[in-house]
Amino acid sequence: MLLSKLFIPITKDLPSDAKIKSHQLMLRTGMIRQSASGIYSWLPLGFKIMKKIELIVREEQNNIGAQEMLMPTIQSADIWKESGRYDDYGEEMLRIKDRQGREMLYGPTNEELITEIFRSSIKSYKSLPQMLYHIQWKFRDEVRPRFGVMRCREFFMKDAYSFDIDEESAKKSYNKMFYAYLKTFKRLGLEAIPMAADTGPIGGDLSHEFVILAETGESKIYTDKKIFEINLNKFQFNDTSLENMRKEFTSFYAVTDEKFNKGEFDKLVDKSNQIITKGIEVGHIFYFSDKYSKPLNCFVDSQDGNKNSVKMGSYGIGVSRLVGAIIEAKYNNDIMKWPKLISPFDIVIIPSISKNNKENLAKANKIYQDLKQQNVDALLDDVDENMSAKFKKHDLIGVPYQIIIGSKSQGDKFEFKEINGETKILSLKEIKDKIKN
Ligand code: 5CA
Repeated sequence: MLLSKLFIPITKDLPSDAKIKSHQLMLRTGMIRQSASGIYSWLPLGFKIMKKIELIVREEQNNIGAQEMLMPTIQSADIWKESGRYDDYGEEMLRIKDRQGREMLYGPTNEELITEIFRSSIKSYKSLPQMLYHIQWKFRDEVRPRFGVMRCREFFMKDAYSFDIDEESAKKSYNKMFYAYLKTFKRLGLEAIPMAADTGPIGGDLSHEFVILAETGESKIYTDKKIFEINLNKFQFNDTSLENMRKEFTSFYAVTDEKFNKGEFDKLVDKSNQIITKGIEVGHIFYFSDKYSKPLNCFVDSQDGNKNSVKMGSYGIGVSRLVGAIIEAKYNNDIMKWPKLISPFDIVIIPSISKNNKENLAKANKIYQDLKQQNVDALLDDVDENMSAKFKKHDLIGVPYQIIIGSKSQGDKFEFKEINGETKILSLKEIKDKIKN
């Protein structure tokens, strides 16, 4: 892609409510544009990054055997009346009437709808367990939408739902998701800590929030440094190993404000290992047994001939929130560096261009075509601007690698820079090898 053609409305004017880095940066680089309070359009740069995050989330869901589907954003109020949540959910739910006067709503979550789908199709324990998920927009009429995509009203969420015959089997599903979450966040370059959590309007008695450390986070967190030393790779994908994994992670003190107890913290965590900071919740998982299946009449025949209520859990990841959360975690000294897997481009080529010197641009174009042929997604900065303005812009955009074509390039050797890192003089072949690694 040529930078001159990319729809990337870079702006310096920021609204006064853009208080945190991710919000400022997403507006400045034209990743998003607000259309109403807490509601955003995703412009090409932001959308591309979010789609790459979505891909990783999807792969890790598929890896544990969850099946993707798609439910609508608009739901009928009837099933919410059946579960009893229609009144409980309060003003956070956006209620709509269609032209026939039927009560509808824009889904804030999907426990009811998925249970309704499940009960009408699955009748026997033989079809269990099942895990289904979708990645879809949600709407919650938050009292105070803020921090850009971190707490908005319309947001993109991966929500998964598990169905099991009994509690023992349901906990195995819970462990699989726990594992998928840790793997997902790791691939996104994040250290996420699972924390015992309150269950709020979703309900249930077993729940973990996955929180990443960031000064600008909304929740204060208290944890043990040693939790970061656990090596996820040592666990295998079988029930015993995954149960051990959950036990090991949850053996360390890790709580948010709501569950914090100073006496307990001091007793369980050595002073030198205590971490007190802020965090961003990027995922939340729940086991709530038959909280929805019972009122919604979702029963299956069990092996002994009885009717069992299906035991369920639900598992959310804030896909759109992750874009902001990753910025918060990775932003350093006014420079952004996207993890390679989700960077909007693999590499950016920055030639020094002037009226009298078109040679660098011609060289850059040749490299660009060459990389393109090898499926390297390169951005070519073909804009006629001075180099310091260019560098500032690319520090903002955060593509992890740069090829700089200027006074230091000789013949087929160019300056190659890893953003936030050192500069080397390399041949194109060496550069290609480097980015392939
Ligand atoms: N039904 C359950 C699990 S599928 C559920 O809705 N859980 S949740 O309420 O915790 O939301 C899941 C994830 O969505 C959160 O961890 C968070 O990352 C994201 N999220 C929730 N509310 C918002 C919001 N207002 N703006 C952006 N992301 C949000």
